[in-house]
Amino acid sequence: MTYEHILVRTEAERVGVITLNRPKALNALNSALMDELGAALKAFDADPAIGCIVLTGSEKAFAAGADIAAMAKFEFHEVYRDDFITRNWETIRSIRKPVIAAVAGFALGGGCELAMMCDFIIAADNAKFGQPEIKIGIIPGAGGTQRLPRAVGKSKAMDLVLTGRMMDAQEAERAGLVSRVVPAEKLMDEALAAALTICGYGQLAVMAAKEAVNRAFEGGLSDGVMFERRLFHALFATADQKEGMDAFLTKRAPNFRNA
Ligand code: CO8
Repeated sequence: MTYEHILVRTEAERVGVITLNRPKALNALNSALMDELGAALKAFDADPAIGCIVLTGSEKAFAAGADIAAMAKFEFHEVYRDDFITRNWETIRSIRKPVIAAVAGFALGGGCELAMMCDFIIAADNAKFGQPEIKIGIIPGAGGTQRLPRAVGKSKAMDLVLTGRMMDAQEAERAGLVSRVVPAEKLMDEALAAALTICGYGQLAVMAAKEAVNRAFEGGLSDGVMFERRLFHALFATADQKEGMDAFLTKRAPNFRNA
């Protein structure tokens, strides 16, 4: 498939790299881009050679939000009837392999929400996060009011959503929104190194780990712990568990077969 608004490549034949690429609009997210992103994510998810996906933008912008020019004339009856956003904004949630957001520059509005839909965020030291929708007469519409408080707590989430201010990478790391901050010029190296580390593990355990951590955000503690326990038990049915533990005990590198 050829893409117009994203760039797609693989790294070391094991990491899928997707680069948002609408530089003139600071990677503003329109429906065509989101359709392409969904298709690329699904293709990498289905490719057995790929163990992890990195989603990134440009040095100036991960994404400056949903495309305001495209949204400006929308009417209620259209967005409600056509279920604006569900069609292609939810795809990323169905991806079972890890997706790392490598964020430099602006991650605002839908851009911040897209980064939060990834499994974790590595931020360049020039990254800026925010939910400025309030400034244009709307509120976050792709999960921002739900994921941001879970990531940074109510007070900071309210501050960001109600004032529309941006927070820099350091504040985002202190608040727990991003897992690490790295110099901008090292962003992709760090993200790819993390992705390759993940690719080195058994895919079944990686997928189970992602599924179990995500459960922490979607239910109560008891349910989540029970869900984790069942997946934990299930991994003892895999060859990779036997291999991983035997390799540790015999002091050699494991050879995972994703089985
Ligand atoms: N949509 C469309 N175009 C944009 C957007 C955007 N979100 N952001 C920037 N652009 C365009 C500008 O219009 C400008 O275009 P042009 O050169 O043709 O005038 C170009 O990108 C460069 O932008 P600036 O000149 O403004 O660059 P600055 O460096 O001066 O400023 C900012 C950068 C601060 C990022 C500024 O561009 C800005 O404030 N952008 C808007 C940020 C924003 O409000 N984002 C939230 C949008 S609403 C949203 O995301 C709701 C999500 C709902 C869920 C998803 C539903 C689909």
